[in-house]
Amino acid sequence: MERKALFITFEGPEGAGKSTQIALLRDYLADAGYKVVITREPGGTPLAEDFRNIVKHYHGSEPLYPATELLLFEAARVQHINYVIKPALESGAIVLCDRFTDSTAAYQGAGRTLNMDFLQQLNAFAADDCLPDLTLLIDLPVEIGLARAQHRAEGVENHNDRLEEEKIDFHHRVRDAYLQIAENEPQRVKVLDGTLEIAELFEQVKSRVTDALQRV
Ligand code: T5A
Repeated sequence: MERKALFITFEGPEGAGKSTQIALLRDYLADAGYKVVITREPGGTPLAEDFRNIVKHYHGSEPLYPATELLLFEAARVQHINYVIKPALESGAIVLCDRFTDSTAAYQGAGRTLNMDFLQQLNAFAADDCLPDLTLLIDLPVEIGLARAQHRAEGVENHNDRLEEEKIDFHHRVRDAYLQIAENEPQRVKVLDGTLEIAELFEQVKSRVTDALQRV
C-alpha cells in the first residue's frame, strides 16, 4: 500500500473520549494497510513522559507557576516532535496524537489566562513547522467529561491529577477556547459530538479521516 504521511491530532476537554477513538482508528487504519503511529502529549518520549508526570501529578510544597507549567508542556513537545512525530511522518506513517498545541492554547492560554499571543509564539517555536493536517475536536459539556474522568479514576491509587482538579470555571474556559479555535480554523479543525455513543462517534471520525486521506 502507498504510504501516506498524515498528522492527525485529537483534542477536547477532560474525558472527551479521545483515547478511545484513537485506539479504534489505529486498528481500523492498520487493518486497511496503513502504517500508524499513536502517541500523546505531554509525553511520547521517556523525558517527555517525565515532564508529563510533573505537570499532571506534582503536588509538592513548591507549587508550579503557570509559566513553569507552560514551559514544561513546550519542552516536552520539542522532545516529542523531534524524536517521535517528525521521524514517523518522514517514514510515511499516519500519526495519531492525543493532544497537541491546541491543548496549550485552551488550558494554559484560556484556562490559566496566560498571554495568548506569547503562548502562540511558543507553540510555533516548539512545533517548528510540524503542524497537524487535521484536528478532531471532540466536544462535550464539561460536566459529562469530568464525570467520566472521575469514574475512570476511582480506585486508581494516587490519581490526583492537577488539571482535572481545577475548578469548573477553568474547564468551561478550556471548552470555550477549543470551540473558538475551531471557529477560527474550520479547514483544519472539525468538531465532533462527544456525547454520541462510542461506535456512532467513530463513524464520524472515520468519515473525517477518509476525507483527509483523499486530500493527501
Ligand atoms: N494539557 C495537555 C495541558 O494543559 N496543556 C497541554 O499543552 C497539553 C498537551 C493530559 C492533561 O494535560 C493537559 C490536558 C490534560 O488535563 P491526560 O490524562 O492525557 O492528561 O488527559 P486527557 O487527554 O483528558 O485524557 P482522558 O483519558 O481523561 O480523556 P480522553 O482520552 O479524552 O477519554 P477516554 O477515551 O480515556 O475516555 C474517558 C472515559 O469515558 C469513556 C471511556 O470508556 C473512559 O472510561 N468514554 C465514553 N463514555 C461514553 N460515551 C463515549 N462516547 C465515550 N468515550 C469514552
